[in-house]
Amino acid sequence: MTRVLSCIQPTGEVHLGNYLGALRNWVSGQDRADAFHGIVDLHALTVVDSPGVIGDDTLRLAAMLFAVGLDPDRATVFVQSHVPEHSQLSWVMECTVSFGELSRMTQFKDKSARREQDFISAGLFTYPALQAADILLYDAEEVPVGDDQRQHIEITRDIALRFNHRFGETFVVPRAVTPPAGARVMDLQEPTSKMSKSATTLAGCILMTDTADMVAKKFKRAVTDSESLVVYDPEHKPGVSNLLEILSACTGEAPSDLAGRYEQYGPLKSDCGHAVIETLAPIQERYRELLDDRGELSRLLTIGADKARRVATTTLDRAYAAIGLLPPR
Ligand code: ATP
Ligand code: LTN
Repeated sequence: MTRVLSCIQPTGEVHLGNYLGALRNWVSGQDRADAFHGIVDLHALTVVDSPGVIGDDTLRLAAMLFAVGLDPDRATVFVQSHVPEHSQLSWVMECTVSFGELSRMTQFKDKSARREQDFISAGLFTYPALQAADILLYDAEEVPVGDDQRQHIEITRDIALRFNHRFGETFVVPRAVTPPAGARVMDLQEPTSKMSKSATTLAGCILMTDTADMVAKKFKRAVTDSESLVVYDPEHKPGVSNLLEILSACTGEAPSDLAGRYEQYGPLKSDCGHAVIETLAPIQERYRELLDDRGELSRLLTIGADKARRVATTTLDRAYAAIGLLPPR
């Protein structure tokens, strides 16, 4: 059975880009593959430094992952810091990647530029080494992610190949899997930037917990252009094309087929809003129920951590043995 792994950071709230670009694929993956999904709280530490915040966000994110349809009986959902092997293998990864390779990561360039006068931790720079550890620990063959993560999966492949070359076959070399529609959901106000919860305003970002009213309003105010021609052309008409992609991701019809049905932007925006509201409603209901039972949530996460650790310890032992570190006894 194919081993699939992907992770998400507990930083703020989950948005439609996360859902259409990644989470939806995680849910379909659990039916045909052996799926592992981590809430990567140690990654969040690269940008969060207030006490108590990451833990709360972790619990809310766990509720959202189960609400979108991850089934604890089929998928292994765990918290990264509950599996210490991530930090241990991360150091090995740091020693297998070069400074030059890390310097080329666009996520580092973007995030460090956005932090301007803020503290820029060394962790923000070495982050892809921890991400490589997340993936390689589980012998993952497929990593379902949005387009923005492709570069991190590429560097993971390079690290795996280099390690295998130096120390002998140890790691499975993974590949990124991105969905046909929704791989890069753009900000509704700034359709040339990806939808992101770290944007300056949330007017262009649909949160999974937004009310129907808020969703409809955000779509109504979405930036399009001064023409009123509905065509799918991401390069020249990013705003309209983004709406068509979102509608396509919700309905399963191709964006260019959908474009043929509209003559004006207004009806497209309102249909898009409706489709998203319908997609979100059942998820929001389950999310509220799950959050009311925190004891049950932490029980499910303990089961996930136990399952994850069984796999992670075996891989870490294999990597240490391949290097030839002196065994403790
Ligand atoms: P930030 O908002 O801080 O940029 P993020 O929204 O990218 O963070 P992550 O935890 O980094 O959140 O990403 C979780 C998953 O969601 C990743 O697989 C990522 O590729 C996917 N993803 C994030 N934003 C988008 C987007 N706009 N469109 C499609 N997929 C996305
Ligand atoms: N870097 C990713 C989150 C992430 C991840 C992973 C994704 C951490 N570890 C392992 C896939 C596999 C992000 O910022 N979205």
